[in-house]
Amino acid sequence: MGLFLLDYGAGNVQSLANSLVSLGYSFQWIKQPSDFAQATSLIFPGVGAFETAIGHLTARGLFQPLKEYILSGKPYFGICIGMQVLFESSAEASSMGLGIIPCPIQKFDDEDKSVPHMGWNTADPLVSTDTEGVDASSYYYFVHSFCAKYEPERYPDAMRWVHTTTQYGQEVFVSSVRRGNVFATQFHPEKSGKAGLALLEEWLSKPEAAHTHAPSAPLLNRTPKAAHNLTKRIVACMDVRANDHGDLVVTKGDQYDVREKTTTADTAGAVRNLGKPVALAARYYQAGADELCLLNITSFRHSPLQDQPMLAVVRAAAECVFVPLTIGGGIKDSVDPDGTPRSALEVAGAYFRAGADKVSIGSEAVYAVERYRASGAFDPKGAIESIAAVYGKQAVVVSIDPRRVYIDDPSTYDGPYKDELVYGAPDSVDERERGKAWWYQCTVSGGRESRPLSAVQLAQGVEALGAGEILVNSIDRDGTGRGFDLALVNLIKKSVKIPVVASSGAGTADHFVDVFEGTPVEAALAAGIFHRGEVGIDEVKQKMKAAGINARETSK
Ligand code: 1PR
Repeated sequence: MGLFLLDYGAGNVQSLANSLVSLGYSFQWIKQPSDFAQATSLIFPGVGAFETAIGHLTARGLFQPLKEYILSGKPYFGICIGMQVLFESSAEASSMGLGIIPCPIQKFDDEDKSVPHMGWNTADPLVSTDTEGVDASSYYYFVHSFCAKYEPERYPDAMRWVHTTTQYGQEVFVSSVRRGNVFATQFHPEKSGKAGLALLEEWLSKPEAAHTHAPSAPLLNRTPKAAHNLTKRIVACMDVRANDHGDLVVTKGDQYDVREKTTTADTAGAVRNLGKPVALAARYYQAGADELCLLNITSFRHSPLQDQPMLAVVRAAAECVFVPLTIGGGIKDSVDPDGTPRSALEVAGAYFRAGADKVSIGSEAVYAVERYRASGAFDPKGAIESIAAVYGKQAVVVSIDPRRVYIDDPSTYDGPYKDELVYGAPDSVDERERGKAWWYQCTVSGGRESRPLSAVQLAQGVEALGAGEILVNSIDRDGTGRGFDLALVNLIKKSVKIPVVASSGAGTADHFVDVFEGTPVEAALAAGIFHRGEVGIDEVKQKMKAAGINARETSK
């Protein structure tokens, strides 16, 4: 008897498990249909794709027992897909939902905004009393392409379930529901920092009999405001590799060269060591980073899943970090030392089970787009396609490592990247830019090899294959402190609909203001300035707020 978690076997449920442990709660897993009888309260932390979730529940005989559990009146807390399954159906899938809330889940309109809706947004309760721990002034982490739109006139019965609404672009959707024993959120409390943990604690600490939520919500008019509250995200990135003694360290390169350039005999040529990955991750979470990214930067050499030290790093980091965690490096088909082949999907699955929320694919994405452009065919076993199908596209980030290729005389250039050329300002302080043009060439293996593919072609290709977000690095700017490459970020941003993270070159807090004012990018990532303590995350957010850019409070 007690608290149970439902793991349908294809989502990252480890994040929620870690949150409960950090709050001091113990729990058991629902493994088979008969376990529902033991549960006195249940959390369903569904992450991933609706179709996969329903498919797994059905295949394991859990679909009907879940419905019976919810209808029995015992406390239920659904998260993300765990909320969406309560509805009738989803535009994402042909399978039907539990049908408890009588309206469909629909797709966001991507005409005026990026989809998925990814990041920190507010949740506004319809009634100000008994808010179930939802703080209207806090931000919560959302990541989804589908939602229940708030339509009180069209679906009055369903909208009586609504507890909070949220605005994305000009659409208002249901961000949490409650009725009787049911409470469910579209956002992820387990990834929403202190505000999310407080909400979880509120639900967990209630005695069973107190889980009788308001019977029916008022049908209010929620006309969209001029702008939504989604914040711009600040991502702290840790490039991880083994140093010359075999220890995993956070390192940082200049234009991807991570070795010390000092002439002192004992340090010259050594891999720069800026700290331990888990300790730095914990520090950045406490400092208010909106997301963390761990990149295994030497995975192209050798990265068997068996005995993969990054798994332990992710596991330990996920135990103390309650904001989204992306892991990159080596997400591709591989072979273990004993000869066992491992698909990219298996590798990603191991990282999700360790506590990662997203995986980032680098080199393999370049090869996949090359194959896709040559054949025009999707490969269901491809890394992007297969991971997106099981875990949802929002869990698949593609990290691109482009390098500028300068054209001395743009007026005579008639090459394949003509339409993507960026022209240098005649008065540019950078003499390589003056009077020149350039395009952005994709590289693999940490910039070691250039490929016949442009960054725009890669971005459009991975979007078509099912990636949910693009991380745009720049080999030219990496570690230089000269600011983000705004031309590159704008070029990628206008080529795709999915969210984009700008990376490489941050040297001051003002550079973040520059990238958010100069491009419509959703997030900005930095490494060196945070590792060396030159600029704090708090300072970045203060600058953003002073410039009128929406940022999440670092204290919440
Ligand atoms: O190809 O799928 O195994 O993934 C490898 C991953 O490792 C890719 O995401 C690739 O970008 C990354 N990577 C490979 N080599 C390096 C290197 O530095 N030698 N790091 C590397 C890439 C870029 C950012 C960096 C920003 C911000 N580093 O991660 O953190 O440029 O830095 P800054 O703020 O200090 O300027 P695969």
